Amino acid sequence: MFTWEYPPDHVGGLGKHVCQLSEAMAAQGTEVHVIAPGKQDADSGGDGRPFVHHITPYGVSSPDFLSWVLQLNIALGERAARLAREQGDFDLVHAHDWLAAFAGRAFKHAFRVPLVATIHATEAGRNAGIHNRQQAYISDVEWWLGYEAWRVICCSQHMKREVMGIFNIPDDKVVVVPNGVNREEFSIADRALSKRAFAADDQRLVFFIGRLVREKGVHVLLEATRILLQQGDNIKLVVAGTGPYEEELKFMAASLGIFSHVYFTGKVSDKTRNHLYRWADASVCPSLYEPFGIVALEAMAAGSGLVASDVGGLSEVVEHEVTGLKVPPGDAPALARAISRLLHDRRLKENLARRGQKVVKQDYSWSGIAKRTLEVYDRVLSEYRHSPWKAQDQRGQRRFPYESGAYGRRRRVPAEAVDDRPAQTAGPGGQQAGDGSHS
Ligand code: NHF
Repeated sequence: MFTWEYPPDHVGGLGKHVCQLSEAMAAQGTEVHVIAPGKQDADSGGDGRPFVHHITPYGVSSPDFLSWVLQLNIALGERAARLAREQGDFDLVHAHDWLAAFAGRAFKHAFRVPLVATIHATEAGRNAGIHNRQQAYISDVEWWLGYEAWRVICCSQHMKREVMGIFNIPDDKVVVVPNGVNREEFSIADRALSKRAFAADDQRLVFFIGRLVREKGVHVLLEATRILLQQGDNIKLVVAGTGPYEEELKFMAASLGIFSHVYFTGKVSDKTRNHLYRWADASVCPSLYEPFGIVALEAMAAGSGLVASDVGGLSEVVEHEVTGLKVPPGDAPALARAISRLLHDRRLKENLARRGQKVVKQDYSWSGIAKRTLEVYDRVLSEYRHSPWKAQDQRGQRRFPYESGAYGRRRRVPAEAVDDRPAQTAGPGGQQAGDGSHS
């Protein structure tokens, strides 16, 4: 697996996803190697654990983010090539998002193994459209990753529709496998921590955790906080996390006159996060765009009363009035009303929390999700084994002994017929060819 982030150096849900998915797959007996940027140089793994190979993207300064991503991909590919040389053949390569597309595509063609891609989010979705050349470039790379992949995995039906709509990927090429949550992680506590470090005794606590980017909708939550304070609720909003939007949010809190009621904690430890979920009278996911929303699962796993935007994957994860309260995205008065219900109706909060915990246990265990992902791999590998694309290596020689006919009649494909050209001709919106099964 190629990823641009992996704990502890992760910014968002993608890093968490790769970590927990690879751990659950390895625990089920699959040999998983993850290549990711990171500081530790020791490679770990084996005995039911994934091998995590941390690399340092080249020490050459990069003029901008896009150049950094390209450098990262070359470094990821370099490590993977070494691994393939040292460890032998890999069956399949899996790339997460456009940030690992180049390494994934290079590995696929260099070693002639099928590529599976997970598209966690799209540039057009994140920015509510494509507005400049950088966004257009990223969107092109996303299209290209979808084109090159044998199967595309998305974490929600919403994302499946988005990916099919934007990139013109056929329905049978996209599989939905949701994210999961490790419930046990949410029971770890630290007795030394006290709610007083975050809010006064007479204050109710409203909690947000996530990346501070506009699409997470924290500005809407600030507006809702002002409404709640105006109507007399003595609340403290705790905003945990960091991100490029942080300064603007602080400025906005000051402009709204609510700064003393908002605590921007920065990054918090897992133990602190768990306590905050428990102390919170309401945990809020006010996103404007959310492909899945792992934080909603976390809030449920922690037994918190959840208020979430009725958007993207959150609409599928949260059942209104059953496991949480849903509100229209961007609607501060509606958000304030929903939070207020949790502040004033303890019974409602407890019921939502109890049912939420039950649902995450039933439907969102990582072991179940790893199993579903491995089923995708199995299907891809079985199609690949029967495909002309695999039948020959780059020199036109048969690569696998059983190609000689032991597994039934196979059409011999001359080397010239195997299309190795880079998939640049069609461009975004063009026909999705992929490889064997979708050409
Ligand atoms: O949970 C992991 C994460 C999602 O909604 C999240 C997102 C990026 O924006 O799949 O990927």
